[in-house]
Amino acid sequence: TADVTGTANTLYSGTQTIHSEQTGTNAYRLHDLSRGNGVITLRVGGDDFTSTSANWNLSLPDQNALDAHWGVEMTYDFYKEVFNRNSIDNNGYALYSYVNRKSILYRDNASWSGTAMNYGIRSGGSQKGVTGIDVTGHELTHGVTQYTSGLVYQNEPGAMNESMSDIMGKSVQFWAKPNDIDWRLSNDMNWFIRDMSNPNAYQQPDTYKGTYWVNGGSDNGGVHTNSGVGNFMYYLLVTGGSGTNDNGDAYNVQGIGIEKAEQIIYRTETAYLTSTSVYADWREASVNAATDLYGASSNEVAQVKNAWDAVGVYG
Ligand code: ASN
Ligand code: ZN
Repeated sequence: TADVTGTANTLYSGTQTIHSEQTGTNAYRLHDLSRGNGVITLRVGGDDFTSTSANWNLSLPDQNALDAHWGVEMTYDFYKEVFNRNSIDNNGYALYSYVNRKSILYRDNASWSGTAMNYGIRSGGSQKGVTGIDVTGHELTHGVTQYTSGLVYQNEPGAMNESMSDIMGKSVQFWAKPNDIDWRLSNDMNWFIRDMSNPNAYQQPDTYKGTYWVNGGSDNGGVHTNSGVGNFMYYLLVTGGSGTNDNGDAYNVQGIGIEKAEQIIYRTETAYLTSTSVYADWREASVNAATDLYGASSNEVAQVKNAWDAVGVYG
């Protein structure tokens, strides 16, 4: 068999270049043998998606596999090119995706199982997948977190785990699709579930223990709610912004841009955070990471502190 390059008619990202595996004359499957130990996209149960050409043209629901495959390829490339990380374990871990899961658990959802990615479909009968590139980046980042900080998926460390996935999910999107800058999660799917630039718009806090903050309870203690604090910190660090937080404290952050912000967050997660870190630890860890990268008296360190002050995580 051979690794081949061709095109794919994705649902959410137009025509993109993908790798697949030629298994015979006019026979191809969605196995990318060029990245790490592989990017492999399968039907539920493990059967292959197939094509008679290296240029893939599928219709719904199979078309969803092309978005997942391309999105994971781009997520792999983002981690490799931006952070020199070789897949989730930095050792080429094979990235398996299972597309079009029908169970109610996957309706309007996707997840990282601990070993693989699973993508459901939208409710309403459209057959469209939950396969936007910020989703693939989000789910694969759960794998990176598992192999690095190990943030437990409960309460504050869980909210930080979720925020890491949103942060890197959007960072992958902006890297792969630089004309698609939108801080709302799953915007490519025309379905808006969180907004990193305005967490309150989707009932998430923008201030530590502020409005919409939840203490314990469902969703592993509100991991998809309290992630708003880390998300808004990152948004401010990248783009800058000023305002008044829920504590009545005025803030003014000068954005440092996404290239520097993502390096700081990646180093924070891989060099400093532990499985039980809380938001106060994230602040200290990101100051340490920015100090390593840019120096203690750098503007980058000052803006990291300003961004955490903005969301009420004080030093
Ligand atoms: N989409 C959710 C997530 O990745 C699924 C889940 O919570 N298991 O966080
Ligand atoms: Zn998640």
